[in-house]
Amino acid sequence: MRLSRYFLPVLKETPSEASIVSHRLMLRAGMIRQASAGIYSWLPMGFKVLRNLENIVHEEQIRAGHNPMLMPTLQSADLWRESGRYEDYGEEMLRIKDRHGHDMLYGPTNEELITDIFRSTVQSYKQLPLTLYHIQWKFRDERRPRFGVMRGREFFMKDGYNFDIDKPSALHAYNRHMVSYLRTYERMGLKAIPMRADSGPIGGDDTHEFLVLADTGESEVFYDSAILDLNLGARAVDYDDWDQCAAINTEWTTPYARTDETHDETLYDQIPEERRMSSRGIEVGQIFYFGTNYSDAMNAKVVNAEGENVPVHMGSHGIGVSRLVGAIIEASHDDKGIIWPESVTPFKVGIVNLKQGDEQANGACEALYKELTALGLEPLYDDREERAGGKFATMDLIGLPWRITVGPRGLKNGVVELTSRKTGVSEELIPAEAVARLVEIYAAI
Ligand code: 5CA
Repeated sequence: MRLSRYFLPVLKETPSEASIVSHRLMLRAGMIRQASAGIYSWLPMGFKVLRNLENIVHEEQIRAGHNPMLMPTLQSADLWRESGRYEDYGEEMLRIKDRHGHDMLYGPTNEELITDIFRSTVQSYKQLPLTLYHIQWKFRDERRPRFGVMRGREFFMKDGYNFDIDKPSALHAYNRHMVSYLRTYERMGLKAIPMRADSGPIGGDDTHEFLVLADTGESEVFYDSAILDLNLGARAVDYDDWDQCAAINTEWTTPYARTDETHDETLYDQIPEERRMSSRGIEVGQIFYFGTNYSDAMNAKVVNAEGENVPVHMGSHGIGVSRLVGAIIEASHDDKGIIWPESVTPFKVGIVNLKQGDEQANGACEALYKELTALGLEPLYDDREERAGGKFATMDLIGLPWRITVGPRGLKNGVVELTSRKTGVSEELIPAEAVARLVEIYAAI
């Protein structure tokens, strides 16, 4: 993409309505625009990052054996009356009447709708286990939408639902989600810690929230610092292997890690003092096992191997995809702007032409632009007639992990400069070497 043709409305001034850094940077970098309180338009660069996160979520869910699908944003109130949550959900639910006077709602989550699909299509244990998920906009009429996309009213969420014949099978589904979520966040360059949590209006006893540590997080968290050393890395996971998934769950849930809702001072005090940590965290996901709560209420039964009609065991599992855009920025920025991890960056590399109009500089930039594009390393080429300082400031603000700087002085010696946004370290390389270096970096992601 050429910057001269890209819609990137960066702001020079710091917007006064934004109180946390990710919100400020998303507005300044032209990623989002508020449409009304807690509701945002995603401008091209914000949309690109959102799509990148969505793709990672899909890849990891499909790898875990889960079925992608898409449910609507608007739902009939009837199903929610059946589960008893139509009244319970309170003012957070946006209720709508259609022209025929039917009660509708903008879905805050999808347990009812998916259970209805399940009960009308699945009758036998032979069709289990089954996990269905979608990534769709949700609406919760939050009392205090704030921090930009972190606590929106309309937000983009992955929600998945497992249906299993009994508790052991459903607990394997829980473990599978735990592992696939750990992998998802690691791929996004994040350390997200599973913490024992409270189940709130979703119901059930077994639940973990995934928290990214950040001073601006809304949750208070307590944990054993030993958990920070855990890493899934490149280990091979067989999602059908119950023992392996259970072992990974145990590995991550043994060190103490809880939100303030479930914090237990006695257990916390047993952690060696130097490892006792308390801080703030951003909740980027939550997994639940809630047994037969919904299948009982909504009569979702299957025939088991003994020929009996039994309610299915269920769980639901969510990832805050739009919130993650903010969480990644909270975890990865400096005073100049965003620093995107390579795995989620909107463009793989920026090309800065120091002397737009200079024949040699233009030629070298065009050649790099074509080659990088052909290699799938989508560049953003700053081809505007602007002074170098302004171009660097824009690149730093939008946070592409790599920048190639092309100018007449370097080209005299046949070199360009490759700079890391994270370390600020620059290297002079001939253009072909710079390209080869980027190929190598991105091949490892
Ligand atoms: N049905 C379950 C799991 S599918 C559920 O709704 N879980 S949840 O309430 O925990 O939401 C899942 C994730 O969505 C949260 O972990 C959080 O990351 C994100 N989320 C929740 N509310 C908001 C909001 N108002 N703005 C942005 N993200 C949100």
